[in-house]
Amino acid sequence: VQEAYHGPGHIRLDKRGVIIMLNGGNLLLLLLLVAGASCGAPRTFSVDYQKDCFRKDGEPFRFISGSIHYTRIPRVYWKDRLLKMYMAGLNAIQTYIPWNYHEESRGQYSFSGERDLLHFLQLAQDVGLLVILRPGPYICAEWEMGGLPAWLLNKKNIVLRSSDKDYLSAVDEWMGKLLPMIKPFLYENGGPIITVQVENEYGSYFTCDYNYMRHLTQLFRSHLGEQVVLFTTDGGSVGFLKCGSIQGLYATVDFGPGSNVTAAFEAQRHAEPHGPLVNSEFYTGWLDHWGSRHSVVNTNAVIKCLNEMLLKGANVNMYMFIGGTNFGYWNGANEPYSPQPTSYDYDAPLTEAGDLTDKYFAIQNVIKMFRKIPEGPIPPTTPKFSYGTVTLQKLETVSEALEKLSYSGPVKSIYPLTFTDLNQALGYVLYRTILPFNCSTPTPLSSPLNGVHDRAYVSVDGVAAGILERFKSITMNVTGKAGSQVDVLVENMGRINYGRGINDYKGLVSNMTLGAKVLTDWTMYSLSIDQAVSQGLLGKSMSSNPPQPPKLSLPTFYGGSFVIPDGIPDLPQDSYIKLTKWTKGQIWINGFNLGRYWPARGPQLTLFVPSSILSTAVPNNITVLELEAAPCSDGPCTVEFTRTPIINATLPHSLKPTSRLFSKEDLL
Ligand code: 6DJ
Repeated sequence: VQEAYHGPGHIRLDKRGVIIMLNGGNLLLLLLLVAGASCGAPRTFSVDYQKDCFRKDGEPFRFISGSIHYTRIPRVYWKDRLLKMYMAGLNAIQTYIPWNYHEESRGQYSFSGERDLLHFLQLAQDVGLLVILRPGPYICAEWEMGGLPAWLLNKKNIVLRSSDKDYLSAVDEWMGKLLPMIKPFLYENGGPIITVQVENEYGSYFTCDYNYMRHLTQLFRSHLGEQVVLFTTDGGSVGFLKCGSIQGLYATVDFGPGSNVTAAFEAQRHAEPHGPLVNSEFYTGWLDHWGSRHSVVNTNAVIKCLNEMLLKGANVNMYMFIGGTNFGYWNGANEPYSPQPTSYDYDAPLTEAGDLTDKYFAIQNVIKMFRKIPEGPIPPTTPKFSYGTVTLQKLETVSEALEKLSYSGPVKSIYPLTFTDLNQALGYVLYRTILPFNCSTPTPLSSPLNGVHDRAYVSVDGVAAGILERFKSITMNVTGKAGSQVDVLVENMGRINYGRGINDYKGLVSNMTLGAKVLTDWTMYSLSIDQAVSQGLLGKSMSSNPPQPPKLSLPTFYGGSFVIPDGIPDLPQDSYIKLTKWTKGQIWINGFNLGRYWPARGPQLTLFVPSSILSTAVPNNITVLELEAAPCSDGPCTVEFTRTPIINATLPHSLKPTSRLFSKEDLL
């Protein structure tokens, strides 16, 4: 319209496709049309309590949606995955916004590149999908600390997810940044967002603080206005809804194919006697833990239950429709402490790498019976390529590379400090002290209060001595002379994301003892390993370490490179990297942190390698930090690329879980 105004005599189309002709005498017509355009049928999305449904632009509307976490998928693949979701027949997607991913340090926000939330929302809209947004502030999601930033723990006794004033002021600041950004993307403002969730399964948390939920409601309303549908999600039983639902937020439930659909929706009706039935998380699969069997959810059970819910007229969001990957250090953990692996495949209808599965087509067939699904080709499964076997050279140990890894220099303290005290959220910290007395016979080195959070790789005078692990191994024996250097490299394996334990301090969170004596006089090195890897700082070892015990060595870097062959069309392609016989560690390609590997514990043996991190122009650098033992004592080690993922390896007998998998039923 504006263009027409500036170009008299031209023909233009307005937003609705109405032809506007402008010449000297037609100004009146233009004004009428402009007025008409702005008064055109407004975009609305609301709850109809009379007809028990949603209404979109006044018409009854039901969403069939799927969860996708943009933080778990490389940006270059967002569109591909969204298109596949659209082609499955979905009319909406649901996504979480992890606070700690966008505000790693207080007041420093990151919304570009892989973290470009607004681009993701725009893509969803371009593809033709509505959006159900879940901005938390807490999200659970098997994500480090359920999405809350670890810097909140600077206040020692903070009560997270409550009206604790310091927690609330941080939430206010964050939402004051985030919500105005998403406001233009609300449906009523021309964007794809139809509903916005407040908090997440709050009824499962012990605080049960209605003032907190009221505060959030007002906060969301003040930034987003009165129109948008705000909602809550809780487990599908009355007990969960008690503290989770509150007036002003539409209460919805979550449950999987194992549940009784009628009973779960009756629970929702307890909180919402009228309005649409909504399952905000219908589990197409389930999460994994290191050391437990890979979770699989039967396709027939999924489609039977999906069909049953759709027949009832319910709105359904499938959690997950694509799980993706916990790159870097972003996985969470459950209690008793048990971290989730790098793959978040979730046995979802699209695999971690976006591949189409039988479950995908089975779900599509169900959806077909309820709504017209788009015609045309589905984007195909992306091809995978095996780049062969790559030899890695042994580089420095962590202790040798300390100067390069610890930019900020060491901090000294009588008793050990936590990661939070050291201003580090993720990764690894090296704690150093000395043996205060001769240990000529094996002497217990312990963390009596189970304060190794989460895993410690211990050496004495440069000789690997053993491993301590939270909740699994709190004591080991050491020998050595008084004054020997004790290095304790502590790994944050992922903060607890669900339950009481989310105030999950990392590092040595309580004293260590040697025999009966408390160890003191610690020197602590915050490690910026990712920066050192990206800058290619790690080199060959210049010194020779003392001989190591069998089956254990010092945490050590390994490096190598591979060239992508010429003459093969469409390279680079996605791949998986397999670290057969390696034990546990972290792996980077071209400085991109692919995540943790732990084939010794399983069930995941391969890591997803997206093509977007690979280069055809220059050799691709692989860096491995092996924490326990590489499959080569002196010679070269190898890693292998493969076209097929293995995330369901059989577990070593000793580690087979004695109890059944963590499940909703455990809470009932
Ligand atoms: O909202 C939660 C999701 O983010 C619900 N849920 C999923 C995701 O974490 S485990 C898997 C879970 N809730 C915890 C209760 C299960 C015993």
